[in-house]
Amino acid sequence: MVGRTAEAGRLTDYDAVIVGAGFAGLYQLLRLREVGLRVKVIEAGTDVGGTWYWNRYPGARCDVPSMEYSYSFDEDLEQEWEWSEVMSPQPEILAYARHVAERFDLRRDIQFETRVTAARFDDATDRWTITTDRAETLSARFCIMATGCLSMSNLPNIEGRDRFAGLALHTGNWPKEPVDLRGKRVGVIGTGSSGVQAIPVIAAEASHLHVFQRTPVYTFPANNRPLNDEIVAAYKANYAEVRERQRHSVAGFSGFNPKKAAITPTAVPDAAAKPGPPESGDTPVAKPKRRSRGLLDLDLDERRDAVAAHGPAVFQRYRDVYTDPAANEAACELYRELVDDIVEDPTVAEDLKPKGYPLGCKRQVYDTDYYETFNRPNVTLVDLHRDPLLQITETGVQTESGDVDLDVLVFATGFDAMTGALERIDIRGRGGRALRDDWSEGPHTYLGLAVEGYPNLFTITGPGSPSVLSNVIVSIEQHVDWITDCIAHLDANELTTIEATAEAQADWDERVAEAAKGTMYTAPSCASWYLGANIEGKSRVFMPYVGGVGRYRKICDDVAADGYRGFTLA
Ligand code: FAD
Ligand code: N01
Repeated sequence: MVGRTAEAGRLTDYDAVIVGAGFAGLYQLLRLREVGLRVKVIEAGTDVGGTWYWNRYPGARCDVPSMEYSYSFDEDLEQEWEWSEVMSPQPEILAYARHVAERFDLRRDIQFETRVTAARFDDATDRWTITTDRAETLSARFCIMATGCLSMSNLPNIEGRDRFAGLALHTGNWPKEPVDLRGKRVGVIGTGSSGVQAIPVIAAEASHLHVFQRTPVYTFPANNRPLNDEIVAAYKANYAEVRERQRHSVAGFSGFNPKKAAITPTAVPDAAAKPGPPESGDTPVAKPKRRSRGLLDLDLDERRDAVAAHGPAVFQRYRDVYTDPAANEAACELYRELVDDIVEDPTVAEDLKPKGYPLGCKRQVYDTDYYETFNRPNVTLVDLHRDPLLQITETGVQTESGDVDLDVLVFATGFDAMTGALERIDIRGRGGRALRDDWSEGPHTYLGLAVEGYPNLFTITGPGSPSVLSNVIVSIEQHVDWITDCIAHLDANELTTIEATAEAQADWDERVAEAAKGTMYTAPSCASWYLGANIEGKSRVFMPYVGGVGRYRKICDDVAADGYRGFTLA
């Protein structure tokens, strides 16, 4: 029965242990409590929030609209919470996570400052034994990994990395106390989403900033601004519809147009109202919804006119850019012209231009004044292709052209994404088999939710699900609801375990790979963290499912409706 354990009474015995107290862990705790389970959440940090707890670097914020990047499960929560900006800053998102924890009294079941080091399935008892770095052992029927896709920071193995005597920081593990950069000589290594957000803000504060760039980035203006009351009111009046549309969309966005809705509450949503690529806060999904003229249908003058009219949004209007390499390169060429328009020094402009890989292969980056920052007299771009990084020294960074002395060195070098946090835990399934071994050539999952050989283990937004290709909170809620229903189903039918079959898992692996074929994500010149290409020695496998959150939801729902097709229930 739900809520009872064979060993009930012992404090360390639970129906479910959840690892991680970000948005996924919090919502999963709430849902499992609702169905009567005794649950414990183990979290490495000192508070809830996950991503928004760890990533406190200057400029950190979400790059999708906050009105949509928020929980949908509680109408009162939706109505009472106030976002201040279209894309809210990190402290506000963290405050929201804390508010949720308070409002739903979640903290009493969360143990902070504790890292799960191992999880082992016992074939004899059908239970998981979970071990922590406090040498505690917990026993649970279900082990749910809410460990996050972007929670394991990547500190690259640069010669002398630990020798630096100044302050060395990683964007994904930023101190809780404010870091005063005023009057400091700062270096930033990395120009992905984190670097691009941090660089303009650091430049405004530091005495001098050196940006060490290995790969130039394609970045679009975020167009962030304060949220006005009409937009908030329109969203709040239409939230039920907005959420429903998010759930069945390609990437977790409703396409809702608050301006039209403010006049007519039932207005038809319009994708153009939202910043970012249509339907996506992330790298665009391959298939356009409506047919439109392609960029290649225009002659060169028309393309330039289109750029003049739409600015960088031109790439969002012509969807062949995302599917046809020639159109993509044409767009990239125009993109490079835009860099020239903003960056005053022609050599710096040239160095900042992304070349040799397609737009849309990596997670889309959005910025506020990124290129403009390189016009500041206190900012120096170091192009590591022309001037390779030799080593980190006690006093700063040494490149081929000489030493750069620094007080602070910021690693904006990303994450061991999707599998990193899971593989840091020694997860053992049936017969003691190790997840690290099973995934040595890339992750294998059924629906990104479960792994064959690991009964009653669930992965929220795991590899093989749309997760990072979507508005992640939408994907989190879908997984959590599915897992909760699944556990309730097991209990209602007096079943003990659920386990993916090898066939279903192999089919799903193939389907994930197939979906990404022919898209920019898997172009031969693409080296992204989606592919594991940012981590030395990691297998190159495209990890998320590109098919879209709406389609994916339907697949998961059909699997459940069909008696959990592809799973063995015992
Ligand atoms: P996380 O928030 O990563 O939480 C996982 C938690 O698990 C962490 O607190 C971690 O400490 C804990 N944990 C991991 N391993 C262990 C262990 N072994 N033991 C104990 N605890 C453990 N997504 C969007 O959709 N839109 C955005 O605009 C957006 N912006 C982002 C900005 C940044 C800077 C980053 C890094 C990511 C962003 N994301 C964005 C993705 C973001 O990660 C998700 O939106 C979401 O917050 C993930 O929630 P989660 O609970 O799944 O994982
Ligand atoms: O990490 P990244 P991130 N020497 O991997 C460079 C989410 N996010 O933290 O491209 C020199 O994208 C590396 O260079 P290269 C979002 O999903 C969202 O920025 O490998 N440089 C690259 O420039 C995002 O995609 C927001 O050549 C080295 C950078 O470091 C994900 O998190 C904000 C190097 C890493 O870029 C990760 O973003 C922030 C080395 N040895 C993050 N090793 C939002 O706004 C690495 N680099 C939503």
